[in-house]
Amino acid sequence: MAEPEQQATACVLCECNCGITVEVDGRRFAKIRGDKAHPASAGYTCEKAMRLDLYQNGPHRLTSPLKRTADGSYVEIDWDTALDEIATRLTEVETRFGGDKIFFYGGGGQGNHLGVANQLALRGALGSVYHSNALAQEKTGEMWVDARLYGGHTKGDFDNAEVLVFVGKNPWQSHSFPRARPLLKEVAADPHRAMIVVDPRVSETAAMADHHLQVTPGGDAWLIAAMVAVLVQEDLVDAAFIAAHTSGYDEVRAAFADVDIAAFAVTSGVGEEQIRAAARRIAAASSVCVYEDLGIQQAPNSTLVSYLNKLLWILTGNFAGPGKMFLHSSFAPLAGGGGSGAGPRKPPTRLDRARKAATARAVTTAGSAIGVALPALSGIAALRPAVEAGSRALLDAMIPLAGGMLGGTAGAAGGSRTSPVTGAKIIGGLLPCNSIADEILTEHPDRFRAIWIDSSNPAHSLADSKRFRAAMRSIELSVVIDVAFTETAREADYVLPAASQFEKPEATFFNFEFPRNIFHLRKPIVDPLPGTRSEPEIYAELLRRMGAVDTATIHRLRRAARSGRDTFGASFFATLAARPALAKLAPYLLYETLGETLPPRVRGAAVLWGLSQICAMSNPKGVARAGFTGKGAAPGNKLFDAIIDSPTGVVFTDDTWDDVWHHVKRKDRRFTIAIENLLGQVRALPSARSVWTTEEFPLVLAAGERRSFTANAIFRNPEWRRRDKHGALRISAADATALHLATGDQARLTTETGSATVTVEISDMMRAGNIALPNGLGLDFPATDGTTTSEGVSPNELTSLGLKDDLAGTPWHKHVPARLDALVTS
Ligand SMILES: Nc1nc2c(c(=O)[nH]1)N[C@H]1C(S)=C(S)[C@@H](COP(=O)(O)OP(=O)(O)OC[C@H]3O[C@@H](n4cnc5c(=O)[nH]c(N)nc54)[C@H](O)[C@@H]3O)O[C@H]1N2
Ligand SMILES: Nc1nc2c(c(=O)[nH]1)N[C@H]1C(S)=C(S)[C@@H](COP(=O)(O)OP(=O)(O)OC[C@H]3O[C@@H](n4cnc5c(=O)[nH]c(N)nc54)[C@H](O)[C@@H]3O)O[C@H]1N2
Ligand code: SF4
Ligand SMILES: [Mo]
Repeated sequence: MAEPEQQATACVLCECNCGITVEVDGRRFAKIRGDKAHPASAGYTCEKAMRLDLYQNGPHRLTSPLKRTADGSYVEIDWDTALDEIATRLTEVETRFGGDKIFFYGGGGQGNHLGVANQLALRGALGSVYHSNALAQEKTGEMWVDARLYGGHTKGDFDNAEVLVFVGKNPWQSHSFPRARPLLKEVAADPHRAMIVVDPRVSETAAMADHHLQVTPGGDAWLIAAMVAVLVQEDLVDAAFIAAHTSGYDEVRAAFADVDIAAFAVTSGVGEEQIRAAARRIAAASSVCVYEDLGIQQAPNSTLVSYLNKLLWILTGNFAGPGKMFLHSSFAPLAGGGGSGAGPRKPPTRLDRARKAATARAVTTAGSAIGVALPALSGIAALRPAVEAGSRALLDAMIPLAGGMLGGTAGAAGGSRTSPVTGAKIIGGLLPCNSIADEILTEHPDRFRAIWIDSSNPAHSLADSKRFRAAMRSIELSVVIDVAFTETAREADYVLPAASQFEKPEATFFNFEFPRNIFHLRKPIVDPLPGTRSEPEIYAELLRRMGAVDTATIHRLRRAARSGRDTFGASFFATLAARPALAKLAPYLLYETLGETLPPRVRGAAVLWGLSQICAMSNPKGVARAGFTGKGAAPGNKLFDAIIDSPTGVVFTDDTWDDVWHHVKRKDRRFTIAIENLLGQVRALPSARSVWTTEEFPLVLAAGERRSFTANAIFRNPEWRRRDKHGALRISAADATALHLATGDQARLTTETGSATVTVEISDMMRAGNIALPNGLGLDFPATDGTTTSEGVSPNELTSLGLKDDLAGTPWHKHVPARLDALVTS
């Protein structure tokens, strides 16, 4: 008998998106394996991918649009009714209050970014201005720093690094780079390589480290500042690199020259000699990579710590070489913008100036301003600004990394824009998550009047869930698109059931590989569950109802599309040139026209044609080295066709170490390393607050730890957890003894926001004073008897909006003052 067919796709549970093959039996995922042919993951997966059937199939899947009735219950309505009503109500809100009062949240999870790429046309049609996603509760501080240092997103060549530094990051569980576990094992076993881990907890990664700096929770600013001070004071910096590639070192040196390392060591909770040894190991290494994540991004002083982490590798010259840090190409059109006042190295041409004006405006006006730049230009090259601007707007909030790179490309992205009600800094185009509820729950005339949520569960994932629920209930119109009836869906006026990520074309824009960067368009491996629709289809249906584009234009472009890619390209660009306002509707135009000529199962990927063109235009050499050559639209066409045809990842750019410098968005290609307000914070550290616990709340709760059985809120079925079913609260033996608690006991956990009953697990991973709950628990799941069950604690019932970074507004999920009381069992 023939081998059952293995269909290529990818895991959707974390940003690695490892390639997998699935053997489908009916609708069931009978067998899942790592895909050896995948160019990024090469067969690797972790254990979580093996359980993807529990995401794909089960009673949590929605199969009909739902509408909330006056009594708060939900009724099923048919798709036409739902779409008619939603289109009408959106238009009403726009007419009464303005499109800028319609707020968009989410848009993509760990592996699905085509939905939001198509959503941008709806935002454009409505004139919506404000949006956000989960990045604005983790990465915006880092983006702000990136924008100032060099204007781009960095990643490390971990595979080849001599020293790996992880700050508030536990890659053994959370991954974030390909083949994390085998790599960590290799480094741990190699006497010539070393791992430095900064974590209050003996995480799985910390347990493998050569240097575990067991910082006191929230003490990172003092610890990393002390490490930078060791580099400066012991003169361990790479003077040649600093002279050749940076500006502002004198100010940096001055800020660290007087740091009292011994005193900072005391505040950080780590011994001075340990700090010195770790800093010296970094300085002595031929190559170093640093990775920071939630342990510092969701904790006190997070933006400052992001800056300090970056100084560790910059001052030691660990950039642009094997085993070092790099800025990378992107499939999304984010290269080439004017960063924080900087322009291209050559004197700007007329086209450059036009492009810069167009792209800068696009960031703030969702692409509608490109008309300013276009009429003066002609020909295909002249259309670049149109396409770039449209796509830049398109990618602005959309995707995790898109935001990150935009953070480096526009002054606005660096925080000159603010939110309409609370005046919160907008970074990378994203409104800070902790401010969203306050932008709604107010009488302020500029409050948001409608919220559109796609592929995210903010009533579960944002700080202070209760307040977010109240915000959703108070707003005029709320719509949620999800595969499941989530905590957020339960608060919405309308819920639209999405086809799953294995039932439609999908892709991630988390494309961070180097030197060969990879894009993978996953083809559907099962038909959509009856009653569900893909997001591209949903957005197109709404825009059709709104009459967003006249039928004559659609018909003309459809005819062009039927005559081949070249004809279509010329016709599409000419249309945008003549009517620049259409650029903001480009995803919809592509879906309706080019999409019609694609195989039906990949129609939702039509938007990738525009992105392929932009990718080819913004990095022609890298794209040519990857094999996509020719004149005009030819390389973009070839890239698009390769993506549509390939079952697995396609190498879209092949960069060189020299190219890395070209991603630095500075006139002089130098890093601007003195960030004055952050250096001011360094100088203020000796007297800055370092303790937030109180007598009432004496413990620091890390609300949302990544464990082997957590995957954000993507798996809802509690059966997927083979161990740690209830998501135990981890506590040190010392704290447990003091509180008379034993493993398995129930206890009451209280914070200023709420309280919950937890199951205790004494863990030698925990530092005294620090307790931890996993992320992704407390999700409702339909039981067979028609009721719903929920396992574990929903962490954001306990977090608060006020605990956040002063600069970026990111929440302190890892630093919640808390109290634990034993529950007397009878
Ligand atoms: N298994 C699994 N993997 C995932 C996910 C998942 O849900 N489950 N989610 C994905 C997502 S969206 C993300 S953003 C990443 C996040 O990945 P990580 O950031 O690695 O995940 P966390 O476990 O939340 O936090 C990392 C570490 O921070 C430490 N920490 C807590 N407080 C402090 C502190 O004050 N200072 C320092 N230095 N460290 C501290 C914790 O002890 C923990 O070990 O994981 C991704 N991968
Ligand atoms: N307290 C605390 N809170 C946290 C964290 C923490 O550590 N502690 N971590 C934070 C971090 S780093 C992140 S990234 C966020 C993540 O939180 P969210 O941004 O809310 O993302 P997910 O939990 O991944 O939820 C994704 C949603 O998409 C739905 N979905 C899956 N496939 C599809 C699809 O094809 N189409 C549509 N439309 N929907 C789909 C899923 O059912 C799920 O409801 O949580 C944050 N919240
Ligand atoms: S959860 Fe992440 S590391 Fe694990 S298989 Fe999926 S994508 Fe790969
Ligand atoms: Mo995240």
